[in-house]
Amino acid sequence: MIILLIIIFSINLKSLLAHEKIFADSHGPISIMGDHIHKKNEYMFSYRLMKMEMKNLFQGNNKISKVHTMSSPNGASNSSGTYMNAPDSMSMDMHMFGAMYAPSDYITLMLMGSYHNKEMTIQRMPMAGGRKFDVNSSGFGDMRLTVLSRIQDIKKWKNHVGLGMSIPTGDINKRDVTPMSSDARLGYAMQNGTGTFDAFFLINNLNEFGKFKVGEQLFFKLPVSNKNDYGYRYGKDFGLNLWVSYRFFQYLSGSLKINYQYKGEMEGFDNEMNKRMSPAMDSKNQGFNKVNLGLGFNFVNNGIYFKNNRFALELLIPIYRDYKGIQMADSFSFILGWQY
Ligand SMILES: [Cu+2]
Repeated sequence: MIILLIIIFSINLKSLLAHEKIFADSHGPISIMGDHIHKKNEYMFSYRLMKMEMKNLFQGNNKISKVHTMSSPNGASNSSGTYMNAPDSMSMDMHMFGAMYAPSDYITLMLMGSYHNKEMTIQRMPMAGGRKFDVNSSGFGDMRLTVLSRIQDIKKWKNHVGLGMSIPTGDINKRDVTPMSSDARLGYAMQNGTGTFDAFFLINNLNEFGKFKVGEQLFFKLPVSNKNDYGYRYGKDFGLNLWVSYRFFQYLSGSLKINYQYKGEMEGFDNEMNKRMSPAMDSKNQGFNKVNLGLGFNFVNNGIYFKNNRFALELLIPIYRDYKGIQMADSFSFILGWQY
């Protein structure tokens, strides 16, 4: 970590020689990946911390109680058996590392990796004592390689497309101690990757109107390999982001974003996860439609020290959600970002 900081500082010193002015709003809201491209030989490093808290259980678009959850039919026993546990809460820290490099004005390469820290609190059914217990997992997630290709790049109107692949470097065999077992495979949400190669496509557009910018990004991802080693694959992802940003000063801009997210149903299931145990281990509880509102700030430093360093913050608030089956819902999340 210290070595990394020293490297960053020494790169900073070199950049003192450059004197091109940089605008805060030349990057989109921090939650959006691949929102910009670079000019030939430019490179960028980024770090993002995403914190997510999940508290409530949802069925469709209704909030339901843990008691209701534990009296709901599980996916294993033809609508007769119910769940033994219900998730109480979950928190997730995701550290995301990114690097971008443009070998030409037309092509920008982007590599992203992540490290996850997750904790889930689970409540047992009253017959089993009704006590709560925690499970934890941590580790690296899937790596993403993206090739962004410029279509148009004029001051008032920029757009590009991206094509990428998610590589299954994330572990899908995260285990922990539970009251039922000393070494149980944890539920889907506690795993760190998809276990499949997933291809994705994005298209990004940006228009400038004075101090306002209006951006749109469409994202589509689907697994291209067969079911993973444990017998399942996640559904397709579709995302649409619309945002408006306003530049208060050269170095500070604010943004308002609406994000629609769709996730398809899961195919197959992990045989080692007992569907009777918890909704989090039942493959029928996968897939959703969500709309989030994002409030963000971008800051860029043009001063002598930390020149070209960007800091950004975005708060994501759910405004509509419709879950398939019973799932835990995010109450809020925020993303802190640093880019150089
Ligand atoms: Cu970049």
